[in-house]
Amino acid sequence: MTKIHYDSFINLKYKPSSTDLICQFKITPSKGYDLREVCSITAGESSVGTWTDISTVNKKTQQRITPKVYYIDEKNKRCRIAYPLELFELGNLSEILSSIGGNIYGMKCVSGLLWEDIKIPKKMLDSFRGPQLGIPGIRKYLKVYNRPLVGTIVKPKVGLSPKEHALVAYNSWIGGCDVVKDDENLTSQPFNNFYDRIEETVRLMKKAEKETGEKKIYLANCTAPVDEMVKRIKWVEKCGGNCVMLDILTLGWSALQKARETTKLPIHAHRAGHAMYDRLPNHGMSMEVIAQLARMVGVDTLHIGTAYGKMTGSKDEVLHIEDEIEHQATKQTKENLSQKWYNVKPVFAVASGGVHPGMVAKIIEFMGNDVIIQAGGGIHGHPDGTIAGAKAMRQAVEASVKNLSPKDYAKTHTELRKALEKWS
Ligand code: RUB
Ligand code: CA
Repeated sequence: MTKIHYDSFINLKYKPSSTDLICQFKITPSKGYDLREVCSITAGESSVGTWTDISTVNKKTQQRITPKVYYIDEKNKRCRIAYPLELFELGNLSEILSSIGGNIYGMKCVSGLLWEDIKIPKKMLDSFRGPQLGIPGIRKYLKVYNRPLVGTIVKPKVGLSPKEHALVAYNSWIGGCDVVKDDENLTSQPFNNFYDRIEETVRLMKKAEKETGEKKIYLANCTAPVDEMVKRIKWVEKCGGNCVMLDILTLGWSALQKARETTKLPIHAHRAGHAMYDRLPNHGMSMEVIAQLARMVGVDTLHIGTAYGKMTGSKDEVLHIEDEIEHQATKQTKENLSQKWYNVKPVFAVASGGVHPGMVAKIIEFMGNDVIIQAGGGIHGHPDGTIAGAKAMRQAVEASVKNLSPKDYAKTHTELRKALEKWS
């Protein structure tokens, strides 16, 4: 096999400037390559380099836009690369990802490449919209300031008619859910037409609001080819809906940007498919990077895992992602880059996937109050049905807020007691 040759992009004396975009990679070189060489190739192939010498270089521009590998941690096979901002088209996330997350993933010199973290400079953040409402806007809309929000996913995922779907949503709201969402794979199937579902579910949301005296939110799944997605978003607006839901990774970043430009409604981001990027320990793109990009483009709520539920993702990982999306700054450590978010609003973390009332105290203990705790099976699988299931979730949250153990609270709250008996 012919070895590829890149000029060295390594400059360990370089001090990144505040306008550089910085990426951290964990690199497993293929047999016959050493780490430094592959770090250099990673920087080169994602920017100005190629496999051989070429005669078409504009030396002046080349010098200005060449990235630098300024940090290598041999032990952990980690490197940090500073990319001059001029390398990228601002406001075009597809281009940015074709550079940093492009060819290099398929090259023979790497057997594993994990994009662990990103530090986005202000000028790039400013070229995207960021969240419309974020945590403060959503709390203000709901007038709920001092507790986690309670959410549900209508179950079964698919198979209900629009009327049946709306009824399950209505029962969830009157039972005590703040938020009800469509599932990620429910869009517009023969048994459940999107347009009918949205109209009927929004109608019952308003009824539930009147009956409970509480504001409610409906996350209407508008995932579809872009033109149709826009049409569906407009329909949600026309029906008086209050939130758009999108499967951001299967849709693609460009479609997410389009949605963000199309509507003033907040966007709920489902991350279906994220594990194709982030599941392997030594290859892919971490959920943290996905979350940072989603915040930059402008989602208001984002699934990040629960640690305790049915999906993979450790407590440390979930906590760190929550930190990154809910706060205005994170610090640099050995494992992570720092990030300043300036005036980009914080995104509400959604803890979901195999959640039930018996898990609520643990989730609040490690994720705090700013979390949307979402249960599908853990509500609709309650022995007494959806209304009782939603009540049990609300009671579990109340117990935590009052600093009471769920077991004690269940002594005087039948719905919670029955939920704990079934699942704990
Ligand atoms: C929840 C569900 C959601 C997952 C996705 O249903 O299926 O799609 O939360 O996973 P249930 P994640 O409550 O019945 O498990 O939130 O990790 O992206
Ligand atoms: Ca980060």
